[in-house]
Amino acid sequence: MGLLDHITGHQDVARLRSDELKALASELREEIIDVCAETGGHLASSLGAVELTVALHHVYDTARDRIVWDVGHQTYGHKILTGRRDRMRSIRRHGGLAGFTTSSESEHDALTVGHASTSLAAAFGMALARDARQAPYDVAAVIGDGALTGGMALAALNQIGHVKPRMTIVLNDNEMSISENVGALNTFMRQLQVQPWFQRAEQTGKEALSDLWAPLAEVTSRAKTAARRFFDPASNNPFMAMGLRYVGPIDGHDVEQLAYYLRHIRELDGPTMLHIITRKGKGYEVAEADPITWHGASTFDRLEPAAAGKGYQWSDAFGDAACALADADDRVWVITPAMREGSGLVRYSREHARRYIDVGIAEDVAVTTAAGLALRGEKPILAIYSSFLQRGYDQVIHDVSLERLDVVFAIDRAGLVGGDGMTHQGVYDVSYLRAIPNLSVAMPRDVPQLRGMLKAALERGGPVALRWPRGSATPAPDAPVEAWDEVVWGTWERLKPGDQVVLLGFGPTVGTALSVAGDDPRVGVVDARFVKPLDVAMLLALADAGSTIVTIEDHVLHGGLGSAVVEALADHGRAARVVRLGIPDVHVDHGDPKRQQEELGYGEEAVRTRVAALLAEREAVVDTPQAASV
Ligand code: HTL
Ligand code: MG
Repeated sequence: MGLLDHITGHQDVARLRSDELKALASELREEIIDVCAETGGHLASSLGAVELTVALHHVYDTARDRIVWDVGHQTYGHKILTGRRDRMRSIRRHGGLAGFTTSSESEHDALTVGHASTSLAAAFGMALARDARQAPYDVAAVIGDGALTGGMALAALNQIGHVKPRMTIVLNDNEMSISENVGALNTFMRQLQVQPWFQRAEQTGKEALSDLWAPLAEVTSRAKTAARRFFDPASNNPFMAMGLRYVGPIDGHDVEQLAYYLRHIRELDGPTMLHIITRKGKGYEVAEADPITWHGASTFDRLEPAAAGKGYQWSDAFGDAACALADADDRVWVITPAMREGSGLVRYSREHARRYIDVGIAEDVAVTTAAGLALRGEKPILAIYSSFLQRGYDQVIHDVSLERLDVVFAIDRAGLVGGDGMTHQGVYDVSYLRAIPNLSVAMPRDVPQLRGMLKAALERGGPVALRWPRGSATPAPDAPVEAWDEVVWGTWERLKPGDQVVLLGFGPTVGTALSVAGDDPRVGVVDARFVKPLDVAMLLALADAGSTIVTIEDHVLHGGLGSAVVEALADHGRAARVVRLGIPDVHVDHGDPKRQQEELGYGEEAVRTRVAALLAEREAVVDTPQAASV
């Protein structure tokens, strides 16, 4: 191809003329579509940021300057321009590039990220560090309109506008989070786009900016601001009110204009927000038409693109059950922090629009909103990904558990998540939730049990955390809602007899346990579906029968099911042989979860090998009396 082949670093982008910048942008766009067709990934966001990416690399030297991308999912173009072009087809796969910016991957990635709303605080800190050392580099943050709904981002603005370090904030506004963006700020940003003054500012770009930045304009600008405020309600601009200089909105697909503004804003003292309007999926018809589906794409055929069908997911099973429960009880609500599609709530949001709320990317707000509803007698279900509930941890303790409120946490993406990798792994929630008084923690092994647990949780009251994995439901039911299991709270289920080695599964690992046990009479299987409260009676019975107990969990070993089992046995004075299988003390990268589970020692083959060894160990102990006394 053309220009892209000759880009080796910042200097090559810096010297391009404006027609070449445009050409580079279209090459980059084509390359991103090609890559995503082969690998899947965050297509729509990366396409929307193509011109911005080119303009940023034209102006900034990312080996020296710090560009902090929020979430980092829109950075395919950035990766291609910073020496990773030849590895793009490995993105999100085992051993390949990460789907987000990752500082260990490249010096051009200022921050390891994946969760939203961190860019402003991180960039603020970097700007403080730079100024403390009088270092010669620039700091810019790029944040989406969705990420700006997060409390962290807003609280960081509050600091930035107060301390006023020199930095650029690019607000990349495409009117979309994963689904439609929500909130009052979003409404305000829509008003900005239609205000005549701002439209004029866009047309007369250079003139408008010279008004805004020049120190000379301090006085005139103050007068103008006052006049504008008088004629134009939208110029009560909250960003300006928070102490930022505000420029925009401008067309975020006009690379020349972007480069112009970025170059000039870089010279200004204090913090400046450049508000750009972009289109999610820009330049690829299907993605522009349906940016929700193409936010995170599976692999597709470029010429005949069709979104891959996913089959019936655990999230769908939850969404259908939530619909049925809300039909039956008008106190049931569902809250989502910006994850309507991912949490299986599209149908629910339509059928129960009045008892559905998307609070934006604000997990902390989601938890405490649930607390407020519960305090007034409603029955909120908070649908949340395991990894994102980390953002609401204090609220679970402080706002829900202290009051023993009737809040159900419906935790999705529990376990290894695949391509999203280490920022999104849902492998800590059992540990961090098990520590909290009053809270039950359970995991269904199949769809009827999910329904039964959800129903029992609402009937029983009190805070409950139910969790299920990413992916296809087991088994995929024929009808949306049929069987609902009766679940006796805090009980495990013995699924297969056998008392030499007993495998304790939790959610999907029950399936692993059953297939490893096969019909071997020596190997028993228990569905340890409640990790809190534990079924202590059954556990002690296993210990007293002299069984070797093997816990299998798609979760970190520290504080998980295995820990709970060992603690309970110790507390009850039992010295059973316990083997804990799960994730050791490491962050698990992106990759195929099945393969990772084998490598980490709790995939089906790994467990089979381990169980064979344990059976052999027991036989050896029985055969040699000496060994038995060890
Ligand atoms: N909650 C938190 C704390 N972090 C993340 N990343 C999510 C939820 C999930 N999430 C994304 S991307 C995204 C969400 C909600 C939308 C971001 O919207 P924004 O950018 O306007 O900032 P855009 O997609 O380009 O429009 C991922 O997990 C990748
Ligand atoms: Mg957006």
